[in-house]
Amino acid sequence: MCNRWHILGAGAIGTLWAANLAAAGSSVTLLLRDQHRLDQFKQIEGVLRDGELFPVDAELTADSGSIQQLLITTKSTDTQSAFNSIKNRLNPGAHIVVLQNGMGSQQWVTDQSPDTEVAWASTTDGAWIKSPFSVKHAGKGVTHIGSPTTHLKWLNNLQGGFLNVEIDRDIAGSLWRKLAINCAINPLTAVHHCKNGELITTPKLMDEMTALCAEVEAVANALNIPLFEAPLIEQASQVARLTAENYSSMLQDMKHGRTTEIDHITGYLCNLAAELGIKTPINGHYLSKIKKMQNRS
Ligand code: KPL
Repeated sequence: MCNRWHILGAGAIGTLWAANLAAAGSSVTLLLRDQHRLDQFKQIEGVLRDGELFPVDAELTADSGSIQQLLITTKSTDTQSAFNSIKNRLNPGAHIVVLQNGMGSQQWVTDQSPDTEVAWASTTDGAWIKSPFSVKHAGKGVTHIGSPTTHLKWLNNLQGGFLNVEIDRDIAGSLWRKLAINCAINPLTAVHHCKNGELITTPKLMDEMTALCAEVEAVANALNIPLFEAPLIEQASQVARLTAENYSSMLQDMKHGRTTEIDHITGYLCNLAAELGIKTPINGHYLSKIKKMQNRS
């Protein structure tokens, strides 16, 4: 049994997972897009988690070795080009885990790889990159992982590192619940340049969040997707309260001039709504506003 994981996307979560898999006894290879990144890697020959070194390997995506186990942790916006760059290296029957924010890319990878086994995952771990291949594990969360269609026994092998990993029999539902929270919080904080907590202390923003949540719930209801026991606005408010001092990932992307994941969050929701004939004007407003803002930067 091959015990090597290839990781596509050596950002904060990819680097954290490289350390986690190495700690659990797997061999790990980071797939890097260019020589510059490979040269940076050669300064360390491993990844650092909170200063602790975990030896892992790295190679270019353009290299030719075959891949049996692949973890995709790119941003959802980069999935297609990154996946296409290594697709021809995948063994038939390869195991793939797609661990990303937003929705759409998981299904896309699944559709591209009919002769592989694809699992989807979602995490609440907080992490940020201090310097290339060095990650700060800022918040201990849980990674939910599962197949949308069948039970994959090999997923059990992903438990055993220092991260908290839970096998999830309803991963599509879990991703939807994360999407719903992200639709409520991320675009609002990115447009209004505020911390998550300000959404619940500023009445105007709270009204906007309430309206966004009502539209998300209408789409989820039409698809028979149960969200939370409490109304979405209550759940979103609780997340905003618990992460009051944080800047959402979308606001951070904006601040750093990076493409946001809006197309895979609000964009995904609005596309579904359009197919279902449901109107989502407030989400649509924030979708076009963020797209305009990121085109300007
Ligand atoms: O997931 C998040 C993000 O910033 O992307 C939270 C903090 C939950 C806000 O939606």
